[in-house]
Formats: sequence, structure tokens, C-alpha cells
Amino acid sequence: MKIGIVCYPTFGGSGVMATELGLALADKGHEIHFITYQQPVRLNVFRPNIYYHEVIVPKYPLFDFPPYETALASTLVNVVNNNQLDLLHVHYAIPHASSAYFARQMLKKQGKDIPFITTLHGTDITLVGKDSTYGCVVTFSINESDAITAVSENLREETFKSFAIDKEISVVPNFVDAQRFHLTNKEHFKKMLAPAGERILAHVSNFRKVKRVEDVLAIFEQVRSHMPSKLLMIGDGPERQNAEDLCRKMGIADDIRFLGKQDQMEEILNIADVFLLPSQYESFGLAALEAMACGVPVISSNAGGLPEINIHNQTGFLADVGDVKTMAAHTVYLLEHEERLQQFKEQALAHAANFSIDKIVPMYENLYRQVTANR
Ligand code: GMT
Repeated sequence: MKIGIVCYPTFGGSGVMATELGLALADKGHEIHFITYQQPVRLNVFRPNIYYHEVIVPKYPLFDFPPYETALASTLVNVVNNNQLDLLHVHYAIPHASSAYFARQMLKKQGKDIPFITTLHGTDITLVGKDSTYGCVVTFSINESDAITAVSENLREETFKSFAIDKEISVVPNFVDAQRFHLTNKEHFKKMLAPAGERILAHVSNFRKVKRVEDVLAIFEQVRSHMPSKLLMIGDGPERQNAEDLCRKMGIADDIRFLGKQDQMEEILNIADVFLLPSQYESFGLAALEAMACGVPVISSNAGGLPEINIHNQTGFLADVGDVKTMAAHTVYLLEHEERLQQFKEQALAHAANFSIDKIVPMYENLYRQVTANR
């Protein structure tokens, strides 16, 4: 099939997932067209059946707010026409679903019936989408989608709770590429960061408030008082500076490395003993799944879809949002006993296999067949 994928091209989970999906579909022989304002970060490989179309938003002195949504809708029409696409798959409702709706209506006028699928990722529903400024457009464009998917049961329920959706929403969980994220020995690398054999804790996020980065530091402070340990903070975002200032104030800065945005996540995850994700909310928690695929147990909050990914007392531990004391106690429990840690590592690896490309990508392909049938 010829599929147009629209996403945010940044390090956020929705863009990462959309790119991984496009790569996996291309590997299966589909022709994939990414349509976005910048080359997606994980689109760093060459495949003959992958195309990238940049959405150009012309500047004009009148535009305090250049109309990206209009430029995207126009580009979608052009890309569909020039490449005879069969369908559009948009990731993150705002503004991608409304642009796809607009494009579909324009194409209808030209005698073409091109379906679009909207995949809901989380903050498009639970945070930004709920804002009354966007609410009615989000509701309308989700309802107008030819198929709707959510990345977890929890997000599906949240969507029905927050919006008047009159269509079915299928749950298609995120997946992880096991060829890339798997257990490998990185002892030499580990020795460089933890020369005295300290335990390594890791956190990956976009450092937004919802990630509760301060809780990551509080957990680490408590773990560090029990055993020699190091913390790797990976990613960047609005809360990073606060976090750096805070760990200096807490007197724990020498044991923490802020690594910024990283492309080779699988290398870094492979030296971690435990992954921390104490978020206020996660529709899914792709970063936790990628850690588990590298055999790293997860200490997380029990918010949103996290209990669907991180199984309590099996792949790691869950605790209430903000309960850093329990999260720290669980981390120490895991790390103080080598055999126990190994067992959790194996269990994390085994559970991650339930989210493999070959299990999840066919779910999208089925949906593509359904929406294009009888058109
Ligand atoms: O976590 C973020 O702030 C980024 C956000 C995004 O849209 O890129 O991530 C959301 O989508 C990911 C991929 O489906 C999920 O794994 C994240 O849990 C979800 N984030 C939230 O719900 C806060």
C-alpha cells in the first residue's frame, strides 16, 4: 500500500512511534510517505520505499501565527495526488486530524476518496486536547476519522470520558524494534560511568512537568543513601534547568549525568540497572518499554496506561504518583540483590516481547485493509 504518515518529527513518543511504524511498514514492502515540517528524528536510514515531504509554511509579515494546519492540509492533497496514496495515517490529533479531514474533503471534490486513520497518543487527549480552545475541533476531527486507534486501554477510556466520541476506538499498543532494542553487553561503557561498580539508574523524557523529574531526583537521593549509585538523565525540555539546579542544591550532582537528547538510546539503556518513570500521567510510556526491551526493570507510577506496560512485581514496580518513598524502597529492593535483579531483568525482557513489531504492525495493516476496502 501507499501510506502517508503525519507526525511530530521530534523526540516525543508519538513521533518516534510513527517513524518506527513507517520504517517497519517499509520493511514489509509498503511505500511510506512522511509528511511533516522537519525530518523525523528516527528517520536516519535510507530505504528506497521511504519518502519525506517537508511541509513549508511561508512567512508573511501579517502572520503572527503562520498557518501550519492549512499548509499541512494543502501538502497532504499534493502528496496524495502526486503519489497516488491509498490512505493517510495521522499521529497525534492536534492539528493532524483536522488537517487530514480538510485534505480528505478537498480530495473528495476532486473525485478521490482517501481515508484517514487517527492514532491518539496521550497529551493530545489528556492535556492539550481537553483545553476548551481545541475541544470541539478535536472531537469533530476524531469523529470524522475513518478509524481511530489509541495506544492503550487507558487512553481509549480517557478519550471516551473527555470527548463525545460516537465511533469505536481500537487499541493498538506501541511496539519496540527488538533488532535495535535488545540486551547487549556494554560492560566497558558501564565501567566508564560507574568505575567503582555503582548501580546505574536511568530516566528518559522530554523533561516536561508531567514527567515529575523532581521525583526522579528524590528517588535517586534515597537510593544513593543506601548504595553507591549513579543517575543518568537523558533528554531535554523545560524542566531540565530546574532539575540541574535542584540536584546541586541537594548535594547529589556529582553522581548525576545530564546527557541531553541522544540518538543511541539502546546503547545507554544497556548499561542501566533500573529505569525510573514516576510520571503524573503516561498514556503508554514508550520509554519504559524500550528500557524493558533492553532488559531493564522499571520503577514507575501507576498512572494512565503504565500498569498495562509495567507489571507490578514482575517487570518492575508501580506506586502512586508522588510516592517517592515507596518508589525508592522498590528500587533498593531490586538493586540490593543480584539474583533478584537478574530475575526482574528476564521478566522485563519477556514482557517486552509482547510488544514486538511482528505482533503490533499487522494490527495496523488490518486496519488499513478495512478502511480502504470497498472504496
Ligand atoms: O510524553 C510526552 O510528553 C510525549 C508524548 C508525545 O505525544 O509524543 O508522548 C505520548 O505518546 C507516547 C507514544 O504513544 C506515549 O508513550 C506517552 O506515554 C505519551 N505521553 C503522555 O501521555 C504524557
